[in-house]
Amino acid sequence: MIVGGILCLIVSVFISSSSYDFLGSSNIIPNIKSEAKSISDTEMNNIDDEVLTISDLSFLPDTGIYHTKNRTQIGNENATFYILVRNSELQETLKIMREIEDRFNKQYRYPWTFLNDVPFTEEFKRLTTGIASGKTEYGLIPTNFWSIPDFIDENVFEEARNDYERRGVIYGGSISYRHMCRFNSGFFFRHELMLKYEWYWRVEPGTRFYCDQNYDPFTFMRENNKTYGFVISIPEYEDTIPTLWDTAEEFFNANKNFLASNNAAQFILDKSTVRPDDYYVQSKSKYNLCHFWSNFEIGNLNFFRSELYLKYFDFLDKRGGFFYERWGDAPVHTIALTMMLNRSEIHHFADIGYKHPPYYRCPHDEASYSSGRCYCDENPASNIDFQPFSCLPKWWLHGGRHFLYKYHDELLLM
Ligand SMILES: Nc1nc2c(ncn2[C@@H]2O[C@H](COP(=O)(O)OP(=O)(O)OP(=O)(O)O)[C@@H](O)[C@H]2O)c(=O)[nH]1
Ligand SMILES: [Mg+2]
Repeated sequence: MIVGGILCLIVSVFISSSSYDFLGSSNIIPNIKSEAKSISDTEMNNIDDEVLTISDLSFLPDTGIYHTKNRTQIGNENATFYILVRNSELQETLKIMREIEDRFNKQYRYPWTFLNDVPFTEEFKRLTTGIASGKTEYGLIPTNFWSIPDFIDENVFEEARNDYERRGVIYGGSISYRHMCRFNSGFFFRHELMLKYEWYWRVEPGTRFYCDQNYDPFTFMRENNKTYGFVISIPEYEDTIPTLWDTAEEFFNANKNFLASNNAAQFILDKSTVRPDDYYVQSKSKYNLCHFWSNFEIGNLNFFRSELYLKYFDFLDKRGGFFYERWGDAPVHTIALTMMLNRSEIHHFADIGYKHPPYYRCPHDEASYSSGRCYCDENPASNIDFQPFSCLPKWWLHGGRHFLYKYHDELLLM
C-alpha cells in the first residue's frame, strides 16, 4: 500500500483474548497512527482501529503474533500450566514454553498461570503471552503466602541459616528459597488465579521437554483415576530435612484415618536396594529420602486443597521446619501423596522425556526414537533412571509394576 510516497506494509493487530493486553505495552513495532496522517479519512475508516506498520520490506512476517490468535481452549480439562518464576528467568521460561507448546499445547491451548512474589514486567508478560497458544494470567503472590510467619523465632532462624551456610548445604542460607519451597508446599493451589482449576502441570524455567505429547495427560489422569504424576524420583539431601519424617509420622500417628488403605508408604520406607548396584540409603530416620522430583508435576489441585492435606501442611508448617531447616516441597508432597493416596493414584509418566539440570530421563523404548516422537540430545548412559541413586526401581517395585531396566548392557525385567 502506498501512503504519501512511502511504501508501508500495514499489519492489523487485534487485541487478543488473553487477560494480558498484548498491544498495551508493545514497543517492538511502532504504532503508525501518528505516522499515517496522510491516509485519507475513507482509507482510515477501512483500517482496523489498531494498525501497525513495518517499513522494512525485506521482513515479511507470515502469521503469528501480528495477527489475532484464537486462544479458545481446545483441550477438555479444567487445567492450567503453573509456573512460579522470576522476571530474570524470562529466556529460560520462553525456551521451555516453546517446547511444551510445540510438542503438546498448541493442539490443546491450555492456559498458562504465572505467579511471582513481585509484579511481572511488561516485557515478561508480552513475550510469554506471545509464545502461549492459550490464555495467560499473571498473579502476584500475597504477602501472607510469602513471608516469615509470627510463630517463627527470627533469631533461631538466623542462626539456622548461618549454620546451613557454614556447612555448605545447597540453598541452606537462602530465605527466598525457603519461601519458594513453603509456597509450593502449602499455597500455590490456594492462589486466587489457581482456584478455578482442577488440574495443574508444573513447569520450571530452564527445563527441557523432549517428546511429542500425543495425548492429553490431564484427560489420561482423570480417566484413570490418577491424582499425581511424576517423571523423576531421587533421594533428598538429608541435611535439609532432619526432622521432616519424624514430624510427618507424628501427624499420621495422630490421624490414622488419613492413611490410604493401599498406600505407597513402602516406596518411602523401604531402604533395601532393588538393583545390584543401587545406592544404599543410610538415612537417620525411617524415611529413605526418595521423593518425586516436583519441578515437573501433573496433579489434581483438589487433593492439595483437601482437608487432609491442609491439616498435614499446617501441622508441618507450625513446627517451623520450612525455616529452621530447609524443607523442600518435593519431600513434603511425596510424603503426603504416598501416605494419603492409594498407590494406583500415582502415575509415573514413562513416556515423557524431561530434564531439569543436572538430571534428565528419556523413554527407554526404541519406538519413541524411530518414530521421531522423541529427540533426546543427551548421553544415554547418564539417563537418571539407570543411575544407582534413582528411586524409580523402588517406585516400580512398590507401585506394583515390573521395571524394565538396563544393567550392564542387558535388559532385565524384574
Ligand atoms: N518469583 C520467584 N520465583 C522463584 C523464587 N525462587 C525460586 N523461584 C522459582 O521457583 C522454582 C524453583 O526454584 P529453583 O531455584 O529452580 O529451585 P531448584 O529447582 O530447587 O534449584 P535449581 O537446581 O537451582 O533449579 C523455579 O520455577 C523458580 O523460577 C523467587 O524468589 N521468586
Ligand atoms: Mg529449578
